[in-house]
Amino acid sequence: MSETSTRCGFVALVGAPNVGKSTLLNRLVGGKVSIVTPKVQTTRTRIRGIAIVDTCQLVFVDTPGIFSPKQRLDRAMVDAAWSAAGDADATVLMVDAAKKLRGGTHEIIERLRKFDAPLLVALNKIDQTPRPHLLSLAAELSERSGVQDIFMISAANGDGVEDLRTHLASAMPTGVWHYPEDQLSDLPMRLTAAEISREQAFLQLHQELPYALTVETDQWQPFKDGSVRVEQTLYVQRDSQKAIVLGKGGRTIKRIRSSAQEQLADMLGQPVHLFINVKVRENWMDDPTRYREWGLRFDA
Ligand SMILES: Nc1nc2c(ncn2[C@@H]2O[C@H](COP(=O)(O)OP(=O)(O)OP(=O)(O)O)[C@@H](O)[C@H]2O)c(=O)[nH]1
Ligand SMILES: [Mg+2]
Repeated sequence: MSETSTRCGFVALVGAPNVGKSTLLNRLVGGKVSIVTPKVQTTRTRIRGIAIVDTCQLVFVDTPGIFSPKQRLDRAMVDAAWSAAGDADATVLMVDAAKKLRGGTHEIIERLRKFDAPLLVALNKIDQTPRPHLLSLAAELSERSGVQDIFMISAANGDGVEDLRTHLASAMPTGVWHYPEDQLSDLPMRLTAAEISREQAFLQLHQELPYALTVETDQWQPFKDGSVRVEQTLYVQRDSQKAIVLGKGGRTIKRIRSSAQEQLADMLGQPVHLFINVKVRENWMDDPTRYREWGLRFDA
């Protein structure tokens, strides 16, 4: 196809933590690319997912939730969200319609407006939202912030998502496709594998623990029999956290490991031997190495 007959562009998905950005990314591309949990601040960096609508290739960029950052990692996460919006050809601000409009939403809209790209608002979780509340939210957004393109969607069941996707495709600039036609994501497999283990850790651990840990893939060794050996380190900040992650007789880490292994094998379509080593590294959040691989700015 010649350059002028195709279109290609980047769409940033931004919003507060837990509004459903990663769920929407997966829905838009039709496969699991970004991890999803019921906990806030699950996504820690930009995760790209790719979809095709007719002659248009859309590169959706899932981002960490925007919140008031306290520590270095929080700052790097929020910075990644804003920079994705700054680079985008269109931005979708997602709002959890099942809740009251969060303080700061209008300020975020104002700041997003300063970028040239068109801004759309997606009111998500309409499957959980009474109609009158949905309409009053839409009215408040259009009256106070002058937002015109408001979509009502459920990322979870797909309602309204196709409409949004088609609308976004029509807003993309002409240009050559950035990725091969069948590609769903550009995250290297070792990072995807680390995310899958982190997702299980988020699901199976509670309170401050999910936020005190990170996972990295150290070794990726394919075997002739078609299986792959994956070695990972799960870093925590304190001995007491390590004890909880391991659990009595190693039960907790065993559960995390076996669910992650199953998911990874499913995703790869090949047998996986997953090993997770739990290490205490008090200052992992202040180590630049932990940021580089994930494309996060250490000094954000
Ligand atoms: N009922 C309902 N739940 C949803 C919908 N979309 C997402 N969720 C749920 O909301 C929770 C958060 O979803 P995520 O996709 O992880 O949200 P996020 O915005 O990526 O969150 P962070 O990465 O933490 O910023 C999960 O439990 C999802 O299953 C929806 O349309 N309806
Ligand atoms: Mg997310």
